Amino acid sequence: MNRFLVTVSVLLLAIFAGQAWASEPTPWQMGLQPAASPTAAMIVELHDALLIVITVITVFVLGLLMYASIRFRESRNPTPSTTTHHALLEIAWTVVPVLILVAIAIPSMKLLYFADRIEDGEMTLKVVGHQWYWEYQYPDHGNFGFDANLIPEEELKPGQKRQMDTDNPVVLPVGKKIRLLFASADTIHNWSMSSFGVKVDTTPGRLNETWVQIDRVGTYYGFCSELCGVNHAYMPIMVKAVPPAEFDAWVKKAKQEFARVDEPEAPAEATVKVAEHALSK
Ligand SMILES: [Cu+2]
Repeated sequence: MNRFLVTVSVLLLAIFAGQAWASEPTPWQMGLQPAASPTAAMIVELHDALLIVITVITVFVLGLLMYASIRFRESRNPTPSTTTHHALLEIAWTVVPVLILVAIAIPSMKLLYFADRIEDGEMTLKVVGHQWYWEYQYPDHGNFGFDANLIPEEELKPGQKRQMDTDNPVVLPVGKKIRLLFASADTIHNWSMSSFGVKVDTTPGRLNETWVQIDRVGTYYGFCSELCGVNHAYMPIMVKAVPPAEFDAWVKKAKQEFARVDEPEAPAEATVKVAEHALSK
């Protein structure tokens, strides 16, 4: 029996230790994706803490149930007690759960406001949901934009992931506070990136906001997580996080490749003039 327990523990340890370091999806993966941003790290922390709370409560309630079933079984209590109320006990089982919920609400609210928005963002990425692809705009890097489409299975090159890689990945710099804006051109989509701790609806007629600071260089994947039509499953998100210098080099190239004809970037002086004009009124 002992040897069995040891084997199981070692196996579980191996699985979970492997988990923590895996940055790519692996078969039989369990738990959350490794966090790659401060928000995601806080989400994992809260999740792990809540798992302990849930486990303790469940085990406690199960224990109480089993104790009551055995201790007060019919054969042992031919004449059952007629007690129906116990004021102190009733107050306790009302107040204690309330206290537990309040204790959970505090870190939960903290996390919610932490993820909400960033005051000192260093750049902006605008995400627009379409049926059925994502459009990305870089308003403060020359206002270029592009669409990211799923690569069809027959066009996959070696190393590309089926139903995950896109023709134009989003490139973002690591270590920078990036403001994320979300809009939609048609139905509600959801830009969901587990390792960033970002999962925000893109809603027509609304601009939603959050932020991300990517910790590590790498390629990250996500999916549309709001049922948006027949090709909902075929609009993956692929983000390449690169060092800032590499990002600047990419911007230079992307500016030419993806220059917008519909809405070219206004020259800086024109913006200042418009602002001065508005102020003088
Ligand atoms: Cu969608």
